[in-house]
Amino acid sequence: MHFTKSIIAASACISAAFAATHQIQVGTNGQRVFDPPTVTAAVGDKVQFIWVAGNHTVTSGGGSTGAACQPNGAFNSGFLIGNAGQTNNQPTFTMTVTNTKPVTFYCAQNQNDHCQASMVGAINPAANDNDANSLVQLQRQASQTQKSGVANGITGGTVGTGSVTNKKRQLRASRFFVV
Ligand SMILES: *[C@@H]1O[C@H](CO)[C@@H](O)[C@H](O)[C@H]1NC(C)=O
Ligand SMILES: [Cu+2]
Repeated sequence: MHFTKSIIAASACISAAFAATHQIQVGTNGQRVFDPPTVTAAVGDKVQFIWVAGNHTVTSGGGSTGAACQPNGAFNSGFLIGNAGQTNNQPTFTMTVTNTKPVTFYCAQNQNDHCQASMVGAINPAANDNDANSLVQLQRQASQTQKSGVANGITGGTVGTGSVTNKKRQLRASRFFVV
């Protein structure tokens, strides 16, 4: 009994040690973008959205055809504002990945049609470009949407502040050595 328990405890520690945080910038260079728009994440990893410029949301959307810019209730950051040119103390919305199914999201800012301008993304997107949960199809649906749905409240994650890592390539490469 004890033996089994300590194995479980040890493996829980190991998976915690391997858990990664994936940072996605919101509004890079003042544009209507998530950068990068997709990340591949494992169960237990965190995804941290960080606002770098402009007034945006990260809202879970999609789940059915044509719904890329409509809330599906899984999570919502509410409207947060990034301060252009600042790398520290920027608003963040952080969530934990609980399964490896596609998790699709969009920006609900209707001033200047953010979702319609392809401000959509996915954690673990479908690889097949014909799948509704692929980035290609999300972008296609988004471009055909008249008006985005706005969700109320902060749900499914935590709002805080953080620093822009801005070193996505280097971080990705160094993970091979660190992990
Ligand atoms: C951010 O955008 C929302 C939705 O368009 C708007 O209601 C809100 O006033 C904006 N906030 C600021 C500070 O401009
Ligand atoms: Cu936006």
